[in-house]
Amino acid sequence: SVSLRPHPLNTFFLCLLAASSFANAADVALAPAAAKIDGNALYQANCASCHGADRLGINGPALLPGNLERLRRPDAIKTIAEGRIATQMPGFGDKLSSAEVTALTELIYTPLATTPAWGMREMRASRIAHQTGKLQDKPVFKADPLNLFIVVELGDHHATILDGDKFEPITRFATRYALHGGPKFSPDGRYVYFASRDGWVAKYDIWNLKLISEIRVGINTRNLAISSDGRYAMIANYLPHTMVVLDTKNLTPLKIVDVTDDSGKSSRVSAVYDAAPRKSFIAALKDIPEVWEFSYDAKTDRLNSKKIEEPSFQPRRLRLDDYLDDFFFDASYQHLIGSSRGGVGQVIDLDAGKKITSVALPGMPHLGSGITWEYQGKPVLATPNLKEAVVTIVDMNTWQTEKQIPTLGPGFFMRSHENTPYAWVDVFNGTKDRDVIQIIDKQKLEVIAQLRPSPGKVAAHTEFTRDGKYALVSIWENDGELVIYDAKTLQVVKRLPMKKPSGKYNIFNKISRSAGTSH
Ligand code: DHE
Repeated sequence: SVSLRPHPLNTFFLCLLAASSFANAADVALAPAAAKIDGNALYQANCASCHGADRLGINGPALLPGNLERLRRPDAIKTIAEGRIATQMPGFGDKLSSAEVTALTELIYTPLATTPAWGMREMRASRIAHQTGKLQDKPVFKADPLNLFIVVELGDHHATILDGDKFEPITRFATRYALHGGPKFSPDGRYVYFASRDGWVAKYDIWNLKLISEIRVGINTRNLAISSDGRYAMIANYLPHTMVVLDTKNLTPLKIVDVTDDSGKSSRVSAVYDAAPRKSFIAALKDIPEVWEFSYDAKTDRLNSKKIEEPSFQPRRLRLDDYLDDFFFDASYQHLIGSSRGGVGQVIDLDAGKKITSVALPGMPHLGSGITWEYQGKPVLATPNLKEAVVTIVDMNTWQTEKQIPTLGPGFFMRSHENTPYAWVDVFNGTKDRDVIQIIDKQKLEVIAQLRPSPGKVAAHTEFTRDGKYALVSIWENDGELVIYDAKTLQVVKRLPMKKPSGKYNIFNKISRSAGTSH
């Protein structure tokens, strides 16, 4: 999904040390004594060994305002005082006074005096090769290697590989702190790549159940994309204002792209995606009204089928009239549908390099969670809305709104599959009914059923099995679960305990680019 701006309604976001909602800089009055305490000295004595003397993170996460965006100060104070269950974070409440805890909190929400460098040198120094020898070229397990799910468990920073036929875990392993966004796969489904909020990229061999290598490519990272030929990873950063190209073979950095406009103004990168039909990566920028395209199509001598020139990763810059906050591509990747800050959608023809029309997109549509299907012989785009209780259906031939389907509340994730008549949407951003999943009939364009997988507990993020017969829903609790439904009868067939399973990703649906899921 692509949600490029915080949505304050959501009070369920996970974060650094405790589950919480967005940070609000003004929401804690500092104890007067805190002002006299040397927060930096306290930090160096108590925190630096895990979080780094420079606050950029070591074993513990980075403690910088940008990385802490989703953690409210009261939760930070609580975590410093009490520690955090299931992590190495101890409580300091018996060692530090409450004024000292407050001073530390104040410090970690203060920006660094200078933007820290994270260039080739830092990246190369961070790289860890966990496996160097040759591993076998077939799975070490019997399950269908394409009908596996990778389940990201944010509760204790682990991932589970789940057999998608038997719904039995094959393995479970520790990940970096706070993975975010969809993990991405190599074209054959053998390798999965994860990105963490703190800039760590990891390559994991699913067939051998082994972590291969890791590298830190930024300090505050948005997401990563893998080229459709499997050779390159491209990463979008918030800090520093860069994009990074990695060779996927061993995660070595190939290029750092500085993201600046003609006047030298730099920008955070909202997100980057692989546009397989175009053999390019496409990135939208947060602070500059531009979309950048990077071709990864190496020039080849077709007669000798030899590569004659590596891609340069020079951006093709599409200058727009407005910023893009959230966006979606059509199946051909010729069109990008973006929502601008004023709530008007724009359709950009990536070939022509310009906007071709506007779309009415009231509220805050979550285009990144959009999915498509055929409705009355034409392709439609369906998107939940982060602010309004509605799912918007847009005709992708005319770019007119086909229908606004009323829902119980604003949703976050929407999913379907080619083999099911239904689309599933949650009420994740609602103020009530957050335990409900609503089922939309893709031809009637109306809600036909409501499920409460675990009454009273937030339900979110559906993903289908390879054949579309079963749907897996997350219960967003530290002691949460995956609830597996028969997608036809809408009956629960199994429950699997999981630690806040934020998302689950079916390898086949991802690598075959199923229209019902994110890519
Ligand atoms: Fe996400 C995907 C942006 C907050 C859980 N989210 C994405 C992607 C982007 C994005 C750009 C697509 C990446 C990809 O797959 O390559 N997310 C944003 C935001 O801008 C926002 C609103 C604020 C922020 O803090 O960055 C945001 N996201 C959250 C959360 O708070 C969630 C609920 C919990 C968390 O992990 O922090 C969250 N985002 C997710 C998940 C996906 C995701 C589970 C993958 C969805 C998928 O199925 O592909």
